[in-house]
Amino acid sequence: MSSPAHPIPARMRGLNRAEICDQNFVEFLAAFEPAPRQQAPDADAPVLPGSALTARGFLELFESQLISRHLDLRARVLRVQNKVFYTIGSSGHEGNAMIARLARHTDPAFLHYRSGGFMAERFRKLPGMDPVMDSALSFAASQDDPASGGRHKVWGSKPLWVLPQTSTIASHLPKALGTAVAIEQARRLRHPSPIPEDSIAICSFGDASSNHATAQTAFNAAQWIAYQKLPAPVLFVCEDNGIGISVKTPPGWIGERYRACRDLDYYYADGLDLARGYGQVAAAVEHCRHTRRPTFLHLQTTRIMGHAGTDFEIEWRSIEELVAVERTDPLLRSAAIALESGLFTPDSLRAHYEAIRTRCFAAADAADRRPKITTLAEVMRPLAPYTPDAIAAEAGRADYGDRRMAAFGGEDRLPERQPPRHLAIQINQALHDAMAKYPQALVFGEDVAQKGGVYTVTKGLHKAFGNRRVFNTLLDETLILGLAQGYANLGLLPIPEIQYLAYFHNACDQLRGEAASLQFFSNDQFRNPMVVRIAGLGYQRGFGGHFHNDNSFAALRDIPGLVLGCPSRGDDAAMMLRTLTALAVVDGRVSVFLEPIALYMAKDLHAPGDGGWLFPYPPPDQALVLGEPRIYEPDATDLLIVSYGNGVPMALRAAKQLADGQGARVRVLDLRWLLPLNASAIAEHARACDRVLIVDEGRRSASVGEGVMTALVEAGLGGKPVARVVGADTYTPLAGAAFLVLPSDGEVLAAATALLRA
Ligand SMILES: Cc1ncc(C[n+]2csc(CCOP(=O)(O)OP(=O)(O)O)c2C)c(N)n1
Ligand SMILES: [Mg+2]
Repeated sequence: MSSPAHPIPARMRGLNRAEICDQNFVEFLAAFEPAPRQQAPDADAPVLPGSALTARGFLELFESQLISRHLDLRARVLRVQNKVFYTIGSSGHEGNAMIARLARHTDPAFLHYRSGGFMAERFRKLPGMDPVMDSALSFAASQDDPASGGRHKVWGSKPLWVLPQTSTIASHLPKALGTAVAIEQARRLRHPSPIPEDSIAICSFGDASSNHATAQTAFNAAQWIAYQKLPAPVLFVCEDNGIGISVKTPPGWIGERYRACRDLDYYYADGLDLARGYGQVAAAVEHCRHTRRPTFLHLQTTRIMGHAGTDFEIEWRSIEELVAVERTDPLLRSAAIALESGLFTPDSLRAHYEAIRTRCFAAADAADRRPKITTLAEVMRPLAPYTPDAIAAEAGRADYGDRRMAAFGGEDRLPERQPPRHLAIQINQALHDAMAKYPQALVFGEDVAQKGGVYTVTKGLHKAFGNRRVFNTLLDETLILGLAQGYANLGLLPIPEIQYLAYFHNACDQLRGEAASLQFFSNDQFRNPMVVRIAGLGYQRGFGGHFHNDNSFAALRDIPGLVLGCPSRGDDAAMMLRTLTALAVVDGRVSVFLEPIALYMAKDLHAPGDGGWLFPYPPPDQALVLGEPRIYEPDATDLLIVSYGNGVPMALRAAKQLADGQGARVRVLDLRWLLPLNASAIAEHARACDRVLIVDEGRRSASVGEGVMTALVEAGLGGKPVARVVGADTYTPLAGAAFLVLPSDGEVLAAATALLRA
């Protein structure tokens, strides 16, 4: 706080704090009174006596800080001219450049949005890269932006192993931990890793963000792993500027909260002073790399120039407080080091400062002239790559006979030689096949290992493929999906299980905001392919209540780029899993396989004991085309029933009764793929039939039936008699009452009968 003895000069009371911080630097140089000058240190000597930082190191770090600062200042100026589209800056956080310097460019980094200093410094690690121009292209949303192709202002670089992050604070911590775990897993599996085996994962975030549940998930899981003496080489970097937008972090909170955490090793570093902080950061990085333990680096920073360009702090904070914060500007401290050490004079430093400003503005002007994204096709190009021929070839590739034989225990035990089986068994067999086919595939989740899952769907996998490839996780869905992203980042093929659909929802952002968006925001440079198995939907007789019978998957249906499959029978499930793993391996896609629990054990279709829902296991060279529905009675034209999951056997039962009772001929279309929805197949079959009934066990609002209805109307088929039997907009109650809220055989038959009379 300013005391009356230090009145705040008029020029420091202005609205434009960026201009004031800029001027502060210049005035600081002008006012600097040098001590009697010693000789500037040699390049390899400490920049100041006692510092772990050499003069050469300081000069480069300081330049990285200045580049970052001028990128911020330039963004503020050019935003108003519509030449730059992002003003969340790094000012006050430029000390994070030390972490980049002390780590390697092959240490995967998941960065806080205030990472301008880090990036400028990391760019030095590879020859021929230009932090100023690359950042300028990103700020300008140019199609030539090497990070995202103009889709988002993100810190990202493929060659520098900086995976672009979304704006959702803390959402990157679980995948950073996952990547750290994957580094170790790849080594144990002898999987050819794209990075050295002693790499660490770096993950930075703000002080306010550290409180988020998603951050706590990652800290807790890292501790859970280290507690068992297992490696988790992740460096969590908390950049503590004491505030989150306008909410202050209680003074001392970060230190007190994390200093004495079991199995999360705390280090403090002064991020405002390169000479002092460098050795402190070095200690944390080295500790993490050598002990392979989760490490929490508390990096002191400050926030200069507000949260973003739109944040006029002066409107909600006292001028005294603002000025006091601005006095902690780390660039003033770096300038002092530069002058005190004799590496610069005020004049030479001023010239250096201005030269970097000129360079940043020139880059911004050049970036402004580069092309922007101008078509929707270009916006969407990296969202959902799909190469059907390559997928078909990969899905049907069956050249892993020896490994298959070992997995199933010999020729006679191959699943296609067994009698027809039900869904749970066939998924289990298909998972054995996937694990045999892809040595990089991993199955993990709650209870999936020795127990084989709540419904025994993963039974035997642990025995067949061992601990390293089939394992239980801790009970945290956010973490399970974070791990999946981490494994995928290192080229493994994660097949995580979410135990129940209801429990996916608490972790939804890990798919919606993170996994499914990576290809989009990185312009398809990074991919995190995975096949997420989720057991769900209603009609269970053994285990009642909403949470084991959740029938709402609307949260998955609109995730851009996601593939959502839902089998109703075992042979389809096996073939769909082949297609999904091929989509992951070839096109890097993220998919969800929604398994209807109530059909896991279903064996009969029309009458008890008829075995009508048992099917032979398809040989390993058979797969499905993405989007292709299964059609029953393809020549029938009286009525089309469109359904999926539990609705399919219901529809088939109704079809038989209608055929037996009134001679009506009913075609049944099992969608199998709920996203993307195959609107043209729906239209084609609807056009061929006189009437359409949609049987949708999801909720009336926002379930896939709405999509089917839209497909019909948009195909000009809205004039046909169409009806929908659909779940009610309610949670599912316990016991028999559950069946009141879901479509029933009786309702399907009644609706079909009514349509046939229409
Ligand atoms: C999950 C989520 N909630 C809210 C926001 C909006 N938001 C963006 S930054 C921010 C404050 C973050 O503060 P801190 O973590 O201390 O980082 P700082 O900006 O201070 O560096 C908030 C609330 C967000 N991006 N993500
Ligand atoms: Mg903060």
